[in-house]
Amino acid sequence: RKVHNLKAYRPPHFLVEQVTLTFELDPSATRVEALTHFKRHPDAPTDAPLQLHGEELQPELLEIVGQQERPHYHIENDRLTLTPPAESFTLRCVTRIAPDKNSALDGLYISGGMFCTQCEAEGFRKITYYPDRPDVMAKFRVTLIAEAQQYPILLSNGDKVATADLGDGRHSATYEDPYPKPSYLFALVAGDLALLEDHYTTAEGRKVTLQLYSEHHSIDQCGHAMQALKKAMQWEESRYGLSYDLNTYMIVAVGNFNMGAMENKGLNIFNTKYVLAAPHVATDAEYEAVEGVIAHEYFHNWTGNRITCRDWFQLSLKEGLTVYRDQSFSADIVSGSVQRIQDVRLLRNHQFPEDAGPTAHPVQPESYIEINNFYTSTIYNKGAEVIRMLETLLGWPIFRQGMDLYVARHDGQAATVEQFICCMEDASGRDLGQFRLWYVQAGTPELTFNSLYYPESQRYVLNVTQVCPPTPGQLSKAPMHIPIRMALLDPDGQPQSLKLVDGEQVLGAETVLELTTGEATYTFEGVSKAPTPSLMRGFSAPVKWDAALDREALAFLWANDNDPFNRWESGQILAVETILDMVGLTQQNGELPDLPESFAHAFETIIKDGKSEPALLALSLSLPTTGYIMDRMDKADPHLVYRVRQHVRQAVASRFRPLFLSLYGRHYSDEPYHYSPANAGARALKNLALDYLLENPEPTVLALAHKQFHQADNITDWLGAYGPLLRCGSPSSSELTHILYTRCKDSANALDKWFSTQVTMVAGPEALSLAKALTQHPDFSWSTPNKVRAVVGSFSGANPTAFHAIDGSGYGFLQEVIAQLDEKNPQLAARLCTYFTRWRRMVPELSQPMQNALQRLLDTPNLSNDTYEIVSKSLA
Ligand code: DPP
Ligand code: ZN
Repeated sequence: RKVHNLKAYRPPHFLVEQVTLTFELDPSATRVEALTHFKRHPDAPTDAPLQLHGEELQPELLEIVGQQERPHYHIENDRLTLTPPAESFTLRCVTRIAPDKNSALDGLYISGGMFCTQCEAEGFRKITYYPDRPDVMAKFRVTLIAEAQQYPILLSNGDKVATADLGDGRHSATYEDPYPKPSYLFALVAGDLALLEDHYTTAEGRKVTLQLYSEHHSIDQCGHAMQALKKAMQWEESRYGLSYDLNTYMIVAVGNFNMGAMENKGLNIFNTKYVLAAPHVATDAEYEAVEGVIAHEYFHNWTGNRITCRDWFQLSLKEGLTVYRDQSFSADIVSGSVQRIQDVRLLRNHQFPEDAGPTAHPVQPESYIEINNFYTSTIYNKGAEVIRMLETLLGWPIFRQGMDLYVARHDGQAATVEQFICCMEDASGRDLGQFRLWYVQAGTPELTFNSLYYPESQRYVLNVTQVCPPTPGQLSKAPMHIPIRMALLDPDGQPQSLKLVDGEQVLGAETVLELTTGEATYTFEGVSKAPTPSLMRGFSAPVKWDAALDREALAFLWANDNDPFNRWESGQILAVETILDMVGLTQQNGELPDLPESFAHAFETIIKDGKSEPALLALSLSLPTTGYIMDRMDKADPHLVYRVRQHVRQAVASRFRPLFLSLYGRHYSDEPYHYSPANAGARALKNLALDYLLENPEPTVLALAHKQFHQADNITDWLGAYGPLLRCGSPSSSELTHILYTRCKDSANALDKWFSTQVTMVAGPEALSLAKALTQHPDFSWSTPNKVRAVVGSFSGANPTAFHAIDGSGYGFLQEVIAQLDEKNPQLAARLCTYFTRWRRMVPELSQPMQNALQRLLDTPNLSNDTYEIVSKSLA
C-alpha cells in the first residue's frame, strides 16, 4: 500500500487561481462541471505535467478552453496526468457522480434527503478532478441547480451573488467566496431545511447574518448553538483581536456525519449531536459540548481557513491550536478548573493509551497510509497541550504577540508547524529548538520526582528525572523541554514563597521550572516549614509523573491544595494506588479485601467539603475509569479491575450513605430545566450521589430514583436515574426502558443515548445479546455513524466486562461489525478498530483472542486503506 512521507513533500507544479463549479444536483447522477484556471508555479520546471486527483470518477468531457483539439491525458491510480498547453490555461472537466450510492460519507452524499459534502481531508477528489491538496488555494465560484420543490435551500461557501428560476421546476443559486481556499474547505448543501437567523456586528462594524439550518422538526433546538456562536465571535475578538470576515456565517445540522463538525469556509456542516440542544434531547454535558464545538469550528476561520496547512503532516497546526483555543473559551464561559480536569481526563483516557500503543505517532507524523486515520487524540489533544505549554513558557502577553505575528505573516497562506514556532521564537526572542521535539517525538514522557527537606538549613531539594518510552520507529528519545508548574505548601495548605539557592529573585508562591535535561535538581532556600510539594499544577505538561508522595500527603493535597486541578489529581492518584493494591491482594488471596481506612477517611473529608463548587466536587468524588486503572498495569485484567472498582464503590456508598443522601437532597431541584454551568454542576453532583446510592439498591433509594425518573423534565436526570437502575438490575428496568423510548423516539440524538445507556449499563454476557438485538431495532441504522457509535462503540469502549468476555464473543462481534462496515464506510470501520489496538497490554487469556480478531480482520478480502493501516500496525 502507498505510504505518504513528510520528507517527500514537493510544492505543486500548478496553482489554481479560480475555479468555477456548476452542480446539477440529482441523487443518482449529479453532473459536475469544473472550469479550473491553472497557472504554473513559478518554481516548477517548464515541462512539468499537470497532475490532478480523482477517485471513483470518469471524465465525461475534458477540454482546454479555447482549444479545438482534445488534450492528451491518462488516468492511473486515482491520478489524471495531462500535458499542459501553456503556462496558464483553463480546463473544463465534466464528471457525473452518484451521491445516493456514497455510503462512505466522504465527498458529495445524501443525508436525510439533503445533499451535503464532507471534503476534509480528501473528499473533493470524489467530486471532480482537481489538485486536491491544501497548498493549492483558489477562489471558488459555485452554482447549484436543483429541483426547487424538493431542494428549496441551496448553499455554498461565501456570499450568494445570484439566484434564478430556471422555468423547468428547477432553480439555481450562485455563491462566490472571495477568500482563496483549499478544496478541503469546499462545501455545498441542498435540501428542504428550516432556518434560524440572527445577527452579530463585529468590532470592525461588519453586520454579519448568522444562519442555522436544520430539519424542520428540530429547528427549535438550535437556539443554544446560536448563542454559543455569538459568544465565540465575541470572545475571539476580545482575546485575539480577530473578527469574522464574510457577511454570512452558515451552519447546517446533518444527521449522517463521520466527524463532529466541519469548518468549511462560511458554511460549517455539523453532526446534529453538536448543534441541537433541548432539555429532552441533550444532556448537560452535550450542552457544553455544543458550545465547545461551535466555538472550535468558528475559531478555525482564522486558524485553519485564513491560515491553512501546507500538507496533512501539519494537521495539528490547525487542530491542536484550535482545540487549545476552544478549551480556553470553554474555560472562560464555564469554569476554568472543571474544564481543565475534563480536558486532562480526555487526554489520559484517549491520547495516553494511543501514545503507548502500536499506532503511536508524533504530533507531526512522518508518514501515513490513510490521512483519515490521523484525526487522532494525539494531533488534537496532545497538540493542544503543546500549544498550552508554549503559553505557559512564554506567558500570555508574549504568546499573544506570537499569535499576532503568525496571523500577520501567514494570512492567506498554507503554513507549517515550523513557521508557527518561528513566530513564537521571533515574538519572544527565545530559542525553541528543544521545544520542537514535542512535535517530532511520540510517546508520553515520564517524570520521577524525589525530594528532601533539611529543617536545619531550611532547604528543600527537589530532584526530577525524565524518560520517554520507545514508540514504533523511535527507540530512543532525547530529553524534552518540560514546564513544571509547582508550589510548596505549608501545613495549612498555603503556598510558601519560593527562592532558589543562587537564584536572584524570590519567585512568588508558584513558579514554572523548565526541565530541559534528563535529570535536574532544584534547591529552594528559606523554606521554614516542612512542605508538601504541589507539582505539575494545572497539568503543566502532557506527561505522566510520580511525585513520590505517601498516602498521607496525597490525602492532604486532595483536601487542601489551592490548585483545583491538583486537588482532584491527588484524589485520583490515591484512588488508583488504593485500587491497584486491592487488585494485588485479590490476586494473592482470591478474595476482595476491605476498603483501606486511609482511603475511606480521605474520601469522607472530601464528601463533607462544603466549599467546592458542585461540578468540581462531583469530579473529585468520581473514581478513575477502569481503563485508566488498567493503563497502570503491565498486564491488564479488566474483569478483576472492574470487580475491585465496584467493590470500592459499594463500600464507599454504604459507609457514606447518609452523606450521599444529604448531597442528593441538597442538590435536588423541582425547577424546570434550564442549562447553566451552575445548574449542570448541581445536577452532576446529585446524579453522582444517586449513582453511588444505587450501588446498594434498597427501597428508599429505589424510590428516589424512580421519582426522579418519572418527574424530571430533562434527559440528564432521566439518564441519571435510568442508567444506575439498569446496572443494579432493578425489576422495573424493562418498563423504564419502554417509557424512556417513548420519550426519546422523536429525536435521533435522544435515541442514541437510549441505545448507548443500555449497552453500557447492562453488565456481563447479557450485554452482547442486547447489543446485537439493538442493531436489529427499527430505529437503528448502519448508515448513521452516530447510531453505530451508540451501540457498537459504547459496547466496545464503555462496557469492559462484556467487551472483554473471556470466550472472545465481544471481540468476535466487533470484528464482524468492522469487516462488514469497512465496505460501506471505511472511516467509521477504522475508528472502531482502535478498541483492539491495545491487545498486547492485556492478560494472555484476552490478548490471544484479541490478536486473533485482528488477524481475521487483516485476512478480510479488499480491506480499505483505513482499516488496513490500523490493523496492520496493531499486529506489527
Ligand atoms: N472537522 C474537523 C474539526 O473541526 C476536522 N477539521 O476538527
Ligand atoms: Zn478542528
